[in-house]
Amino acid sequence: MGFSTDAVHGGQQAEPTTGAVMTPIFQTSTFKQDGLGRHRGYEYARTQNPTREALERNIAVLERGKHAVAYASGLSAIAAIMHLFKSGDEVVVTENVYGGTYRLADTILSQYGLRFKFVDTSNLDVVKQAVTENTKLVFVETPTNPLLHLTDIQTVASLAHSSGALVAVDNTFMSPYFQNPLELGADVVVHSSTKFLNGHSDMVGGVVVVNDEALAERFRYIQNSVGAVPGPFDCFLALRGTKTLALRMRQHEANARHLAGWLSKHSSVTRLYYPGLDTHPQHELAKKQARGYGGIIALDVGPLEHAQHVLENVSLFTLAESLGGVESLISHPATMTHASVPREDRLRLGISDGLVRLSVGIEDVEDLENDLADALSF
Ligand code: P1T
Repeated sequence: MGFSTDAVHGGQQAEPTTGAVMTPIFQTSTFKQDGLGRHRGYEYARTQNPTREALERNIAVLERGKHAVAYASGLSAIAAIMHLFKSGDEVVVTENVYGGTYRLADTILSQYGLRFKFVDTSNLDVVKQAVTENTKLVFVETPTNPLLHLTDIQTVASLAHSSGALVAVDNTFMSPYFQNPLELGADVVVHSSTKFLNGHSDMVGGVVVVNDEALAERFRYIQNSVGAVPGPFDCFLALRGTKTLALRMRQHEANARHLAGWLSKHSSVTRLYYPGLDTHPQHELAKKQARGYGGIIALDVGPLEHAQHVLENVSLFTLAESLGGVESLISHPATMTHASVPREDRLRLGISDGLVRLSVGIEDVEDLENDLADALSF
């Protein structure tokens, strides 16, 4: 089936008791058992919930995977991946990951003996050097948040596999509409479903997708044992969101391409990051491993005062954390999403005080352009 058909129908069936076409919100914490040790597949809502399962089946189909396991947030999904490993194990991570992923590794998981190496995974020689026989996982975010650096998933997967390490890819920025890392050799795909999958900025969630049965079992075990599960209403909202993923992603991207082209000629912009521009250093890789370039743009406008001017003079773009909703958002990575990354690391990576991130929504693009034109005049 095509992607749009799968988005609507993938893993979905009418609810067996009433025939409800849309899976209802099973707002219950527990389920009646018919006798001792006899139940209908549902015991307790941390362990199983039909609304959550409908969402998981749908996302598994969209990611071209066999199993999806949903969590309470993107970060708890990433934490579940890290829970596969034990003290002393080594994890190689893309250095320019989402700030919360960095914080989780640096301040929480490292306390339990997991060893993290943050490296530039877009440079294959660097990956080759970083991966050792102690490496159990290569965790890649591509494109990265917020600088939109790309990593060659296929090549990193074969490199990691030759050392016996797993590969996980944070696919939040592309969504399964544009990129399917499992088909490129990754073992685990992770999403913050808060973002494009849900698409309406009205819930927080996360999900991992895998093909391997044993890995799926382990993720379900972690889901139940750690207990970072999404509530049924949030699962319902995310499932309603995925049905329009194709429509939304096309519009996000059309708007972002237009704005990136226009910004590339704007005199207030000193650097522009968007994989769809042929000036992006990895534009060819973007074309090779994805079917599009997405809806996120980063631009550098020089000194902090310029960034502040832009952030405070937009009216249609809303100054807020997060991305991937139908509405356009604008943010300041250095003080918002990446505030937990030490300043010197931020500056080395390119997350300067003048860097501004746009999550381009699905509004009329002329209105978005006019809004930015006003805010960029200084
Ligand atoms: O917020 P949460 O659902 O826990 O997802 C964390 C996360 C994971 N991976 C990526 C690539 C992300 O961008 C995020 C969350 N990011 C933001 C909140 C943000 O504004 O960038």
